[in-house]
Amino acid sequence: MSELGTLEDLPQSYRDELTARNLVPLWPSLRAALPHGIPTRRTIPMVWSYSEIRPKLMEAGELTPIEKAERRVLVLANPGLGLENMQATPTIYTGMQLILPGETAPNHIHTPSAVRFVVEGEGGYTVVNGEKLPMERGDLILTPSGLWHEHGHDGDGPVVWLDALDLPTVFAMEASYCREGEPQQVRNQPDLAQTHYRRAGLVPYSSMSRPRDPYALKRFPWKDVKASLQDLATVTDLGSPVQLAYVNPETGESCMPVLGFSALMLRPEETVSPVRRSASAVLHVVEGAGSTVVDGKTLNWSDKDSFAIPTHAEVTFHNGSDRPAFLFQIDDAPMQQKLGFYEEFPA
Ligand code: GTQ
Repeated sequence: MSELGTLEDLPQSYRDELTARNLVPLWPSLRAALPHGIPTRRTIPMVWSYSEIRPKLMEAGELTPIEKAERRVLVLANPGLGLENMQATPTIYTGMQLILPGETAPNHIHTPSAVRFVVEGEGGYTVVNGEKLPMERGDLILTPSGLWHEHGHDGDGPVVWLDALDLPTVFAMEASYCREGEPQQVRNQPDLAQTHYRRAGLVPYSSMSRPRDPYALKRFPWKDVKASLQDLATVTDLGSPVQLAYVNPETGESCMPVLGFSALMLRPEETVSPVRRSASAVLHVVEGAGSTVVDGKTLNWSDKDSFAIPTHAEVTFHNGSDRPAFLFQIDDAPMQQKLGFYEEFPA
């Protein structure tokens, strides 16, 4: 591997002439753009603790009326990427959204895709294309790119959910924008998780002879996810990941195109070292307490905390408690797969 020439190797007059013509020599920056062996990562492995987020979110509820916010969100920003860039990892935007009783977040549509993972409170709901999706604790709600969505709250007490969006990618593409709309006509029916897609392996017969719905299921109730993890755990060796992916029941593919979602169960005293992956991730603790070692740095977490894992990181999860822990994972594996460079590195 030969040493590449630097900027300083070039005569100043030549450099100035390039600059004046909006030209840049590649070779002084080539190693930075394409490092050998492993990408350069600025993402800091870190925890956002809910005990620190919650009081600040409740203060936002007093300081900023919903009309002044549209979406009342505190963004989980990774300082390694610049707080102002609102990235938890280079591809993942996450934020904690607060909605108070009687409030509504107006109907809109945008190019980024979003999901909501319900952190606390009862009575919240999201309407997506006329389908009213109840938001119970731990439910995953999809609001895909280009579908109208609005939020409301029929209960009492605050409702908080974690928003995850592919906003960093869409923004970097100079393709991020939204449009406002009138409130939607809500169909007076239970959501499709309770009717059309009640059970894995069963889809409406009519769906077999029409184009697949890219977003067939828009609500994944946590009670089903948790029961499924518990059943899978009964036949999974200790130390092997008990993990389920959220997929579109009509296609079997990841339920969203850019970001992927999964749920992980760690049994009491269990240690799990998943295969090292090229994808970055954010994990959110549904319940339980433990620690995760990320490239040698220990992150301690408990109920409702969230933490960031850079691309290519070495990761070990440990549940040091005597109760199971349940984690919700957001990663960018679907986009990496579509771009053709997703990798796993078995030990
Ligand atoms: O609830 O529609 O955290 O549009 C960021 C952008 C939430 C939302 C966010 C959004 C929303």
